Amino acid sequence: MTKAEQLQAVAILVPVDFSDHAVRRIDRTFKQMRIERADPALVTDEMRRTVRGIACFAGISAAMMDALPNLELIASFGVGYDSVDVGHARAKNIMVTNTPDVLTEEVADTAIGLLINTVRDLPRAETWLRDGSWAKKGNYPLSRLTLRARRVGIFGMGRIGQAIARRLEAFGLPVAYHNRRRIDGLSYQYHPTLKGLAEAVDTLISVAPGGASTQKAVNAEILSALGANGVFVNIGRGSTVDETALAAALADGTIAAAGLDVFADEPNVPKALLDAPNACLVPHVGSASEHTRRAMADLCVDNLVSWFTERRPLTPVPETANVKARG
Ligand code: NAP
Ligand code: 8YV
Repeated sequence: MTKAEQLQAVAILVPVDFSDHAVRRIDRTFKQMRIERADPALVTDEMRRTVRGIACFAGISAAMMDALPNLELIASFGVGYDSVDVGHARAKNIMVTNTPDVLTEEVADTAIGLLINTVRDLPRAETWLRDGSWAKKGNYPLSRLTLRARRVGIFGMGRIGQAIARRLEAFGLPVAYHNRRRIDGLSYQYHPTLKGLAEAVDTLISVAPGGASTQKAVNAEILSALGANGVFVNIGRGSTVDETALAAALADGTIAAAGLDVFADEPNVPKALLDAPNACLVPHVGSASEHTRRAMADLCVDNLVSWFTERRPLTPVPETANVKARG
């Protein structure tokens, strides 16, 4: 049997909500099985017997893994994998892969766009033009905020954080950061605590992963430390922010403005944030161009192909990097 024929026999489970490009490639290469959503209650006997891989946007629970005893690989679409129970995967010898690097520059571009829209109020200025206010009422009011003279702190100075920092250097803005560990050879000022970073800057960009260690890390204390001229941008995960505290800080002037791409309970956005005139809100579009989503889809499927031909992943998440292929 050729390698291609062998792959045709490998059953890959794909939830309905998935990348069209990845679905077409998986269909050509593997035995694709579709499921309404990654819910163990929907797993059929045939899936239970045959499925060896899952390709998915997000959200694979321990129960879903347990429902598929022959599961070897979860190919997650996206670099963040906080909604996959990687501890359970490792314990069950299941490999998890993600899609780092191919989206880094796109997400950094989006972060900068969101920052400028937030500070210079461009979405409302466009509405002013489109609704005829420019012709009827005159010039759009001057923006209260500016990027000039800002000091920027990055919470989560990883691949995307560093791509954002490189862009900010070109804007002439000083950059500092907070990670759990200082990065050797990186010249930006390091702060061992998030509070220390927030006190030192007036613009905080969060690009930290979700998960227990960052849960509601950006809280009332951090927002207060950022201060009344403060701008908060979140392009990482909504779970890293106490949204109630953020809405209160926007309403009472604890900070000046926020730009948010991610939310704790997507696609539901708290009314208090929707109502905040000093918040610029976009629906998790950080990587959402056709170009970048196609590259992510290719890497997701390439991981499946590599695992089931070479028996090794291309981009394993660190938690399962030591998982070995069975047989
Ligand atoms: P990465 O290279 O792994 O960077 C993550 C950084 O966060 C690391 O430098 C890490 O440093 C730091 N970090 C992790 N846990 C931390 C903690 N508890 N406290 C402080 N710092 C912590 O990942 P990336 O490729 O840059 O992606 C970052 C995140 O962006 C993803 O996980 C995802 O959630 C988000 N994202 C969002 C979009 C979007 O569309 N909005 C798109 C892509 C990615 P230490 O380990 O030293 O702490
Ligand atoms: C995607 C993301 O929107 O990569 C991530 O972590 O948040 C985004 O690129 C998401 O993965 C698609 O489900």
